[in-house]
Amino acid sequence: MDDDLPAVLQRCRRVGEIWESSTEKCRERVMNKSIKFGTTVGLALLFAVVGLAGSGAPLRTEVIDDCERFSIGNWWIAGTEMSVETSPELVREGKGSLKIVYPVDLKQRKWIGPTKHSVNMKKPKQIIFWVRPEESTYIAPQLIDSDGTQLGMDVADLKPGKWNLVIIKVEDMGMSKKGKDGVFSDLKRLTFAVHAAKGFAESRDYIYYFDNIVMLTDK
Ligand SMILES: [Ca+2]
Repeated sequence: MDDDLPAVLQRCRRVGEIWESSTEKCRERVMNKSIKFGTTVGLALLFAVVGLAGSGAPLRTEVIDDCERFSIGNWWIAGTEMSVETSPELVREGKGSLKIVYPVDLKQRKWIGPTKHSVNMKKPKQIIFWVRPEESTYIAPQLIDSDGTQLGMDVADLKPGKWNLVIIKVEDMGMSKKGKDGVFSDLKRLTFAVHAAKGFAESRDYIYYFDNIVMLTDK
C-alpha cells in the first residue's frame, strides 16, 4: 500500500446506529420494516430487506467472509507484527469473528491492514460488514479489482467496544488508484486499513473484530 494518503477518500457518515455511505433507499427500506439493529435479528433478514437496487431489482448476497473458520487462510498481512485470527471471543453472528491487531506507529504514516485476496466477485454494488474497534473509531475498507483499480471509504466515529454495522455503496467510494482502465468492475481483493493520521492518539496495538463481511452484487 502507498505511504501517502489517497487524495480522494469519501467519508461514510453515521445515521443513527448505522454507518452508511449515503442515506438513500436502503436505509429507508430497513426502517420501514421496523427492524431493530443490535437485537438478535439476523443478517439474512437484513439482506432480504436491503438487497434491492434503486430500480427495485434484487441484488445477490455474496459472502466475502463469514469469519467462522479457516477464513484467515485468504488474508495477507504485511509485516509480522500484525495478526489475523478467527476468534470466538467476541462474535456478532455465528461462532467466530475475525480478530485483527493493528500495530499503529505514529512515526510510520502509512496504511496498514490485512488484505483478503481471491475474492472474485462480479458487479459489486454494496459492501456490508460488522466492525467492533475496541479502543478506536476508524476503519477504511479498500476494494481492489482485477486490473488494480482501487476504491476507498473513510468510516469514522465508530463506537468503540460495540458492534457497528457499516453499509457502503460501491458507487459512493472514492477512487485512490486508477488501475489499467479506471473502472472498478469486479472485487478481487479487500483490505481493512487504518492510518496513523486518522485519529490514533498513540503508538500501540489496536484490536478490531469483524464479522459477516458480504457484498451485494448485481445478478
Ligand atoms: Ca478496473
